[in-house]
Amino acid sequence: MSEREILSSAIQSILDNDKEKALAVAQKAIDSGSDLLNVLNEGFSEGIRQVGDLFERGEKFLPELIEAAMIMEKVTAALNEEIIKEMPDGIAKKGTMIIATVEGDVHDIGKGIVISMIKTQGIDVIDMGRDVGIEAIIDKALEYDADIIGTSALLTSTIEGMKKLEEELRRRGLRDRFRTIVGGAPVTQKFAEKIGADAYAEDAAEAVVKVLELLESSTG
Ligand code: B1M
Repeated sequence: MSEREILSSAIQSILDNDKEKALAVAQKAIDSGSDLLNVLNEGFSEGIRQVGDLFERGEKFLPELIEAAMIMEKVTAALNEEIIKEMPDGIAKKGTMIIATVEGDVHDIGKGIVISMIKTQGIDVIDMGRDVGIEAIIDKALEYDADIIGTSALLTSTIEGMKKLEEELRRRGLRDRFRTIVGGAPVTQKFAEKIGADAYAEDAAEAVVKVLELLESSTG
């Protein structure tokens, strides 16, 4: 199977809600030494985005969206595991990052991809999961003496949580202690600047670049 066939089969398997096919395509990608991040981003993720578009147009219904998301979670977990396995041994630890999907939001597929990419750079990532409150995020960052706090949101109604996080960090006198990065489909560079976040990343590859820059700037 060529790289192009892998990508189109990955998209189709999600559109068809076909778990067996999706997992088989993921395995083929692993066995053939494909660029797994590309398979995730341009293949499976594109599939779930198309399902989302069909859902928005009323051509797919919520149970189908939920099923596609569950398949997506399984495939992402399998590929993420492989991406981490391919990490070279003995990579120096560069820093610690806390990451969470903000309160009221359960979307975490993209966050999972961001995490596995960042981990490959020797950064410890503590994943707090989804629907996480601001206080819990800050407490976890203090507990782990984190360098960076990353938040993800996929709903226009929940990105407000990112603004509240910035406000709460300032209120508690902790704003200079952590660097912050925000991401997720409705988040923009402009929004990040407006709320005072240190960085914004559009996708997982950019998140890696931005996180490394933040770590560099925090150590001088
Ligand atoms: Co929902 N959902 N969903 N959903 N869902 C969207 C986001 C939506 C756009 C669909 C639509 O209507 N077209 C819409 C939001 C509209 C809006 O507010 N603008 C929507 C809605 C309305 C809802 C519900 C309200 C539906 C309902 O109940 N009526 C409900 C809300 C639940 C809640 O959160 N409280 C809901 C539920 C769900 C499911 C549970 C079924 C499922 C989520 C399962 C899961 O995540 N475990 C789901 C899904 C799968 C989607 C879509 C189809 C796909 C999201 C996704 O996984 N994309 C989505 C439509 C779409 O995106 N076209 C949709 C693939 C993923 C790889 O991309 O998440 O963008 P993404 O992540 C990227 C970048 O954004 C970036 O890097 C990632 C990798 O490249 N990034 C970061 C993400 N986080 C980052 C953090 C960073 C940096 C970069 O730094 C910290």
